[in-house]
Amino acid sequence: MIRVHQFAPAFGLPNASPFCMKLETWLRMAGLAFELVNDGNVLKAPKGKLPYIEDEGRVVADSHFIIEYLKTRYGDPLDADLGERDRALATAFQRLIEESLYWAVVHTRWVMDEGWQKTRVAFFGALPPPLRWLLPPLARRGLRAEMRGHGMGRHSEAEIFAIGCRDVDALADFLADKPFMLGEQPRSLDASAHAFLANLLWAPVDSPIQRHARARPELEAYCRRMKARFYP
Ligand SMILES: N[C@@H](CCC(=O)N[C@@H](CS)C(=O)NCC(=O)O)C(=O)O
Repeated sequence: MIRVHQFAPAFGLPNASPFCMKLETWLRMAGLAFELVNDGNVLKAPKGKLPYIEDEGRVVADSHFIIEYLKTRYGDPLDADLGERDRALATAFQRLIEESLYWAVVHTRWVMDEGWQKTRVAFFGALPPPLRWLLPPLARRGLRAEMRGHGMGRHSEAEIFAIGCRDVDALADFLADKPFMLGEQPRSLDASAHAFLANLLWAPVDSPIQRHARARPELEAYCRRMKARFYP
């Protein structure tokens, strides 16, 4: 059985970590059996981040490499017949979602004071004292440093909002009236798009990026469609 190490569910979502929710969504889409281990222990994670999996004695970290491993090990029912153009589009949109939009949303959760109040409770509220008080400021400082390292954290707040809203528009315009990102069939890209968009639309963290996404009804309809099909 595939064991998925991830954070515990929060914000009323399968996971408040979009990378963890992406992997769970992909496993459901691929029809593989798995067991969730909601230990939230980044110290045991090979790359210091979640998710990672254990499968028959093998440990694999990072949602992208996990999915590549699982495709090789158990087959690729979602993307095997994708043409080169769609593969290129999937790669480009995945990077937009995970390397750009993600960091703009991290700003709304971990840097903006209003979002941080919600994030602190969702991620650390269940810890026993004194960890509940000691860990949050350390984690927040770590996230700020990561944001600067990535580059997003060097922009003004207005610039970060502009980047996030542009990413949202690109996703909504590309999805348009298609049922799934690449057409009639759900593909691996949809695991990523659904997890990150649901985290943006449905987490209780108000921001100009969230309001912008909520003004695009095709995104809400898309997330509801994915939820109904893969989280019945
Ligand atoms: N590229 C990684 C990113 C995973 C990631 O950023 N996970 C975050 C949660 S959304 C994490 O574990 N953060 C903990 C930390 O940075 O200490 C993947 O695709 O799995």
